[in-house]
Amino acid sequence: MKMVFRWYGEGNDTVTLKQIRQIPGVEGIVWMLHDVPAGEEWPMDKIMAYKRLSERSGLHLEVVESVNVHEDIKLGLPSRDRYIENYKKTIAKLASVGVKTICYNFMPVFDWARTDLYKEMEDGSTALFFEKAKIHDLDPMDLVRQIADNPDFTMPGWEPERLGRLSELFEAYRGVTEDDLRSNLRYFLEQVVPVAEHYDIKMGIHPDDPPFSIFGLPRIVKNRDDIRRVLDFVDSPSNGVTLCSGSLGANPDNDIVAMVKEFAGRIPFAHIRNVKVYDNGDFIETSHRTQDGSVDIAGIVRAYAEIGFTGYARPDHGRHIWDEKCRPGYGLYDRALGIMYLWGVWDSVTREKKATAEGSGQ
Ligand code: DNO
Repeated sequence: MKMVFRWYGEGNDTVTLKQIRQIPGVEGIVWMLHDVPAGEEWPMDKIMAYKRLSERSGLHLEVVESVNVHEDIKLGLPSRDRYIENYKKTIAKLASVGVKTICYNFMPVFDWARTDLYKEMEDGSTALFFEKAKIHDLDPMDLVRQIADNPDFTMPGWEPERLGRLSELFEAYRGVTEDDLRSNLRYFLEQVVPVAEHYDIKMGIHPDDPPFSIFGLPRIVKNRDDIRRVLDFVDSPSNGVTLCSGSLGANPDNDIVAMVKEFAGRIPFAHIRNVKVYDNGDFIETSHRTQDGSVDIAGIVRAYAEIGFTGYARPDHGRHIWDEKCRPGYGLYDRALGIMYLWGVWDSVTREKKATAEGSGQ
């Protein structure tokens, strides 16, 4: 397991590269060009600027999250081919600076969604929260205002150019079924995966967050069967999944330990975080510790250790603790604590494994 840490770039993150470097076992940053609109080819000079930063900080840049997919690709419009060509060129450029894994998602209109960014917990910390009933009464535009109009931080996945076209996009998705969206994903993967394979890059689709439809939009990466289908579209190690325990974990029916085992060779990137799911379907992002939420994080890390996972992993959204002022979900403290928990489980299982192998003379 290669531990990495999401970083939003110079002047765009409260966490510094120096701080990241000091978290035990972290070897690289997870990055993207936040100012390049989805669908555009990433400019080489901006990519090189990250390369220089990475060299200076001693943190590699092997993981990109995300190269976003233009809505026309998801909608299957004729203009998609142009955007797919740009995507391929971006893959080639990223390979040239040493990128090995690209995370992306195929969620229509919105990336992740929450109804509250700073929900207060019993211990006085705050965290991202999703209130199921609230979303039914909410106008999508209000959700956008709540999340994207954050005066202090830009929000990942809530790019202004996409959201500026909100009503137009909702109109365009009217009548688009899950099957339509699936066939548009297949078309995209059939073109992009061979290029990724050629450059030895692994693509990892991020599950839908939350893993159910919101505002009537189709969602196609919600559970094990969905992931199976996506992986079957193109049978290649470059067509993988970013297995996000927090996104999938918001549906208690998802058995993530079983998914780690089943999709073992097709998980280039693991997002590991916990959520507490309530009986009414609401959920809140908790500390990474198993007992604090509904997801068996210790069991998941154990499963990764048992399969001898060699991919990248990052702690995911943390709570906001110790009065830290940070981008919602992306502070330093709780994610760093999360990493130590992940290492704790990982180290104990790998030591056990080693002792057993030595004991049995393997
Ligand atoms: C939010 C993230 C997502 C994720 C994308 C991957 O914090 O988990 O924005 O990066 O869905 O494409």
